[in-house]
Amino acid sequence: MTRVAVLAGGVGAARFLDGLVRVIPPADVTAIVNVGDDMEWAGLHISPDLDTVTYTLADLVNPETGWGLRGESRRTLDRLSELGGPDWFMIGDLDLATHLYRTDRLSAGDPLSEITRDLTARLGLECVITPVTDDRLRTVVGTDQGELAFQDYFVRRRASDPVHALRFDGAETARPAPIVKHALAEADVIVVAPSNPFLSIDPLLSVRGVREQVTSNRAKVVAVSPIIGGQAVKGPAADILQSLGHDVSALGVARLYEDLAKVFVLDETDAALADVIAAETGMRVVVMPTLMTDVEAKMALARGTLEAALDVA
Ligand code: FO1
Repeated sequence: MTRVAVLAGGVGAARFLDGLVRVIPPADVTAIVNVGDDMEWAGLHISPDLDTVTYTLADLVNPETGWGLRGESRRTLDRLSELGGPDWFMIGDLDLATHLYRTDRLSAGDPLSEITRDLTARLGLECVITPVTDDRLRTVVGTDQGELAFQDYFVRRRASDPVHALRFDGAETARPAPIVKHALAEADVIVVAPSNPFLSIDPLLSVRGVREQVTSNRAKVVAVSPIIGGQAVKGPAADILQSLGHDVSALGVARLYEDLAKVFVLDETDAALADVIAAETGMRVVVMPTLMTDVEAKMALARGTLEAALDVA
């Protein structure tokens, strides 16, 4: 048995997890999910990364976008818009049920990790999905327009503002959710999923004790590059590498991860970077196809990533 803990952000991480649960028993997988993207919308608590992971693993996700539900309607949103309510964040009619359920239980005092556990069970998922913390954590993006809340930056302004700084409001006091420490300690392999290093992985690591627990277990940590050929597969990771002054490449990402991971998974497109990454970071670099175009590709990446990690461990 190989127990795997995955540090997961949004769409890329969800796709990686979808492959992973098909190559090892889902019950051996624990997804530790970012909540820095969470927001209050029309009085409801939205947890985008938790929903993207859960919907993807339950095969309910909209495959085009990687978030929200497949076949979704938007009658409520359209009516809300007619009333002058918030309409820049696309909440579908059935997705709304998730937010109503979550908000109702949070208002009753239930921790987000318990709500997530129950939603996961209700969807028949055997893998474990937990928020990294049950406490408040919000990514704040420093731009030329000043500080923006994450979804304002990411959705309302379409990630068009150059990012000059990031901070994670609440990180000083946010404690890991109940099973996070145990999952990281018991894991045979910890995977840093192909997520945005700044917007998904850093907020996760900012929760008290999490970065330390990962770095002190570096020998069992493998990171998958979210950058292929100098481009992000999805989202603004390349732009942020640029605006924060990093090398806009898998090498730039490897430098961010050298203290965290012993193994770095690099796409074949970037094979020429393998030696310089290994020389500079001391990581063991393994080259394989990392673009998750279909189920087989997701499974192959998951399998290759575990093999790469276990070879070293
Ligand atoms: N992303 C968008 O680009 N536009 C949206 O309108 C949008 C709505 C949305 C609703 C629910 C949800 O769970 C996610 C949603 N996302 C939307 C994606 C979300 O902003 C990002 O996926 C994460 O915050 C970053 O990974």
